[in-house]
Amino acid sequence: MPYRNPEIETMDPKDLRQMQSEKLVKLVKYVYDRSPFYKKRFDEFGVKPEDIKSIDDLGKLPFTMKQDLRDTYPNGMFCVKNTDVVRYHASSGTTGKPTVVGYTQNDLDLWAESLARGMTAVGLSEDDIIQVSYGYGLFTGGLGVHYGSEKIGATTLPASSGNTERQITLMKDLDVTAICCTPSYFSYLIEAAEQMDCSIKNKTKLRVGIFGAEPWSESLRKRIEERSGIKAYDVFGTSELSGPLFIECEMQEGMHIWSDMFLFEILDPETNEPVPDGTVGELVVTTLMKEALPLVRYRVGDLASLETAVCKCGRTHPRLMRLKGRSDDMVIVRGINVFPGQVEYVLVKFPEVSPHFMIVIDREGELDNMAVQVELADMASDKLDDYYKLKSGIQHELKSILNLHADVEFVAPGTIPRSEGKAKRVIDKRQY
Ligand code: ADP
Ligand code: K
Ligand code: ZN
Repeated sequence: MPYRNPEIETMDPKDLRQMQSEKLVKLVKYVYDRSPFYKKRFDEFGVKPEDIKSIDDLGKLPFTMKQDLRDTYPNGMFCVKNTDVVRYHASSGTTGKPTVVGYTQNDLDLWAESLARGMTAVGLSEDDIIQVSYGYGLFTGGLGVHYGSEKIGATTLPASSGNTERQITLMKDLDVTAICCTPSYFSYLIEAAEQMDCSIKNKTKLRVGIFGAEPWSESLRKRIEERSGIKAYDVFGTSELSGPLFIECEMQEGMHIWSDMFLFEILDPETNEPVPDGTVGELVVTTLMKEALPLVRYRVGDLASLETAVCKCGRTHPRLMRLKGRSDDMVIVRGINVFPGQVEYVLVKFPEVSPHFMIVIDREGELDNMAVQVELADMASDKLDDYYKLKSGIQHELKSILNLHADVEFVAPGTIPRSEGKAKRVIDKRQY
């Protein structure tokens, strides 16, 4: 079984921890000296860089939240000059204000290296042709995987998302051997290919899929593998950490997170204390090598568990097990993060509708569909023409904020359930 970097990937866990310890001490000083945000956060929390002498002091450090990135928009948390940033990516935030992430050249190399290790671990190499069907652009998926693929010397097909027939035609004509996209899009590709009489299983060379950006299940993995004849692997990442980063190895028993680059904690959300291996808790990540936007104890918002036992593949780095959901109210539709607050932000711009709404997510065939049910305000016109204009107006605004089509359905005033506590804004009918 090939390793990309055998020395690091199979390093004794004790040595890895020592390495993390040294990097953590340096990181704390780095962010304190360079980021006004972190200086203030540490000062307010009453912790000085000198207080962090080793990894055992990790619990003394304050958390970083997604909200901090929004509050310091666009780049108030960055630790390097604008001109040292060689690339930006951005994702939408709850209010419609995006969060911006940035990378130095070293950050980009490290990101690609993380993926390159994972791609190697699933048996990909310079002999492969990799179709990247994540969106290219501000979303980190497309370009992230693209550079990982180039790093291992594979032939890269930057298909991006959409245009399904062409995706299938190219997959077949160019003898593509691996694909990276959301698991739901791949499920859709399987169906679409069958309809084109180009079964992925029988008429293409595809043998590996790397699927992520949204939750999926073991049963979906089985179904994908049976129907397409490929091996399907999970990949995890978030734009704040760089983008897609960690892939499973051939054992398919969790995604290897690289301890020389990242320090993962799984905490009990109530007590903020670490939970044992195999117990689900909130994922908290410290970046050990990032330069432009390093993060200290970043609360990713995902619920997950870790396995630290050495993997059957020989890699000593811990494994992140299949994600168990979110600790906040974010939902993921076609791989895209949606916060109910974004929908509210759009709706309040339209006086013809009331602020009561419900997001309904369903799966038609293999693809997610999102609808927004909204109540018409009493003053709304009853002319059909106005009604269609309003509908398409809201849909247009939603699309530009969410980067996703959502169907707007008007319902009669008073029909969306009111709640006395936290409003329930999402009905998720999908099965995983
Ligand atoms: P990306 O979608 O490129 O991974 P984003 O920052 O847009 O990055 O979204 C990150 C979020 O997507 C994660 O915090 C998590 O909730 C979800 N996510 C990403 N990969 C997975 C995965 N393999 N399984 C479950 N959820 C995932
Ligand atoms: K996502
Ligand atoms: Zn492994």
